[in-house]
Amino acid sequence: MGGGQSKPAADPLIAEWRKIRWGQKEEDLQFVKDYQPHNKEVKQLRVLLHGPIGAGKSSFINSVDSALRGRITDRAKTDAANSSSKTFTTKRRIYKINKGGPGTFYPFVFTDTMGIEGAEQHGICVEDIKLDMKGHIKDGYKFNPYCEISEDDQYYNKSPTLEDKAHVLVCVIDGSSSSILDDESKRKMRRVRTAARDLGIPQLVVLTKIDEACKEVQSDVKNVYKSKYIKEMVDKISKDLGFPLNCIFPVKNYASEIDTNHDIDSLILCALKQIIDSGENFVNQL
Ligand SMILES: Nc1nc2c(ncn2[C@@H]2O[C@H](COP(=O)(O)OP(=O)(O)OP(=O)(O)O)[C@@H](O)[C@H]2O)c(=O)[nH]1
Ligand SMILES: [Mg+2]
Repeated sequence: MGGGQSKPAADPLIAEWRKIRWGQKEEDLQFVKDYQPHNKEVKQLRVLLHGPIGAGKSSFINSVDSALRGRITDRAKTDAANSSSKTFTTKRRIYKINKGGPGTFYPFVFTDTMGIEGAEQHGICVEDIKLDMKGHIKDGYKFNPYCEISEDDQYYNKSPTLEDKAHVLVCVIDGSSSSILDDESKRKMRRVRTAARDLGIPQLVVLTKIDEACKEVQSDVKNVYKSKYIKEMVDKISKDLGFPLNCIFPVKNYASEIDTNHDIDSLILCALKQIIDSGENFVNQL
């Protein structure tokens, strides 16, 4: 628990710094179920996830899937032994989320990527994330930490359509250890952020492992917006990476649970709703 060590001795709970209506899960669920992109050129929003190794990118996809289905799923493979050194996801993969009946899917998809690592030639190349945002990388591509995809690679898409491009960029950060994000990782993440800004792609942060970061949140996830430690973490990410505070969404991913939980779902759906809203705005401006 990286966060536990730097936690101040003072009262760990402060006045609630963001209001969330814990009882509104059903409304958020309905919003997601009813959502259809207005722009008829776009059948589905593409949400591109990136972030440090082991931050919980694959787990977030599973958590969204679980919250929407009402039972725990683990389609995107995760790695419990993933402390820091080696990324578990190496292939680019798109995840559709089943809406109930066979062959029916929600009109949004997640692209899972390899983790970012501080050291050069470790983790995903920043250039590959940029190319992926522009729609140039096809599903199944095995990321190479040493060099970006070449234009003659069979997984290179030479003429991406609007559907191939990313419509929202989500940066996933481990809330229990982001205080120790090294400078090189921060630099890489800022490069991704600048590239997305230049393309006009909306960006938000999903801050994971809030349960590991704060004991009070571990005992009751509803303490998230009263946790002094989480507030400090959100402020720090905003300062270090340049995200506005209202673009940072703390979540607890499903990790050890065998059943879904109302409050955990509420945080996941709150982040998902914002992801959909941002993507919808983006595709309508095109
Ligand atoms: N307690 C807790 N554990 C989490 C949370 N999110 C992820 N984990 C665990 O952290 C580990 C790494 O998660 P992954 O989803 O594999 O992380 P990733 O970002 O996909 O990692 P790479 O593919 O290696 O870049 C797994 O053991 C997860 O179960 C969370 O919110 N709380
Ligand atoms: Mg992964």
